[in-house]
Amino acid sequence: MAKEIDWNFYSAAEYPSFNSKVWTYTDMNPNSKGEYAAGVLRFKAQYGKPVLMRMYNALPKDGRDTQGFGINQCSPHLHNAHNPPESDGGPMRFFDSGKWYDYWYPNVRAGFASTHKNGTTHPNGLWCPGDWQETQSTLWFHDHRFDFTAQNVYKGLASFYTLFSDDIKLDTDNETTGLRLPSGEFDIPLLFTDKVFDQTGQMFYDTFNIEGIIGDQQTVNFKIKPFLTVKRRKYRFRFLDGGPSRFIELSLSSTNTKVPTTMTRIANCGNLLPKAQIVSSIRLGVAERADVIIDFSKYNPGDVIYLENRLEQLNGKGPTGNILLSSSKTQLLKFIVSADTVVDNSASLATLQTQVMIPMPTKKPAPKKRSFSFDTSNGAWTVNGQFYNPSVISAYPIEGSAEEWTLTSGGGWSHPVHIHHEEFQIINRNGKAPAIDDLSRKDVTRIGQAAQLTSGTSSLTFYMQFRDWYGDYPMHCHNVVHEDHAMMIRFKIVPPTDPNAGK
Ligand SMILES: [Cu+2]
Repeated sequence: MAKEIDWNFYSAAEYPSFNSKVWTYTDMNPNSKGEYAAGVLRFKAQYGKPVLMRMYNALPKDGRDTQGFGINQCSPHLHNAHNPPESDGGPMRFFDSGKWYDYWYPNVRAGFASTHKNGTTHPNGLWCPGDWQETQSTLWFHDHRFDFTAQNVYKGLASFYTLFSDDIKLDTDNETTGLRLPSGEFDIPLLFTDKVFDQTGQMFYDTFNIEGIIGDQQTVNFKIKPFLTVKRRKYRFRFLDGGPSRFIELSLSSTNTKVPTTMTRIANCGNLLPKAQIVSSIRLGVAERADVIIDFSKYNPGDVIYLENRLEQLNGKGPTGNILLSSSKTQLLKFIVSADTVVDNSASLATLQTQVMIPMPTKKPAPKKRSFSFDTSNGAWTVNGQFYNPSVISAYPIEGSAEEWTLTSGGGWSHPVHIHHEEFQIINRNGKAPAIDDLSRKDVTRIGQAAQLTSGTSSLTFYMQFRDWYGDYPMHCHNVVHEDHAMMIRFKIVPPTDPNAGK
């Protein structure tokens, strides 16, 4: 359910009374201490096992009872899922406090009812419905109530949904099977979000700022500068930039200078890469994810490693592209290496770098081409010169077809653009072939100022299919402040017989 609770972002030992009202997704029942968990609720779902999620809206009944921001209506969107539109959690499908809505998550791979009706067989001989190369891993869900997405997500309505592919023995939640990725307690999602606090510890949100909210604190799983005691073995972390407006660049620093501070990147936007890659930092726009493996076995007991964000961003416009010096200000999360010895059955880093995880799906002809310009007008945000209008459908792709879309951006702004329902494959960025950030199927991509390194992206072209369901889905900027003011369009997937087909 979506519920208001009191939450302390600080260490309760240091600041026992610094509670803020947050809105969070939580179980219907509290834990044995009578407490509701905040922020890090995690669904573990599996391909082949559908989920029915009943979301009860337990937000305050009185719409004025919001501490000045947020609206007590919600539309939980399962970000990057391949779902029917009525279960997508779209901007117009919100419901009131005191009501509930049932969401049907079939947990199926794209193509199951269209391009791959007979299913596909993984090279290991295991069969699954749909295209196995569309298998996903790290999804999340967050509120999507139109005009109020930024306020409601900032208030806390964001959580994880991790999808396991044990049906074809890929990402199995068991490190002795499939790809043997670190599992169980060694598989940890991390949500990075910005917050501003007033002097009493209440979260503050400036509703007059429509460029984007940059916090004075960057939180990790709803805590300010938390620590995690780690065992000397490999861990999987699932990084998620939860915004509302900050781009981040994550890297490690350590008190033990003899160990290289690299990470093994295994997934972009929740999709396993063709092959794992060693990286020294990872840039993410709002809503982008990266799964990494960090090996703590090379450290000594007592070593401290910091996860840092060193990307400079001064306002909602986007990052400057400057990389800051490592300091206490850039530290987000502290790992403390314990003396515990523990079994590690997960695959070696060398194996992960050589074995193929998920190759890119084959592209079919995409004769239909469209262009979308992400721009600014009268101090707010437009797509092709228009503000979001809930009664307008901007494109009618035909079900089962493929199209090529080009996104353009100018004016020195950055936009993390997200498309619901299907993932795209980036063909070129400023006319150049994709680099590591673009090497997987994607559902969010950064365009504009400092999209990659210090360089901007004025033009990005990708390939995308529209499969399996008819209905409407949005494309929008995921700087959720831009989204609300009003950088969003909707497209509608239609049968070839529809009078608007292909328009
Ligand atoms: Cu934007």
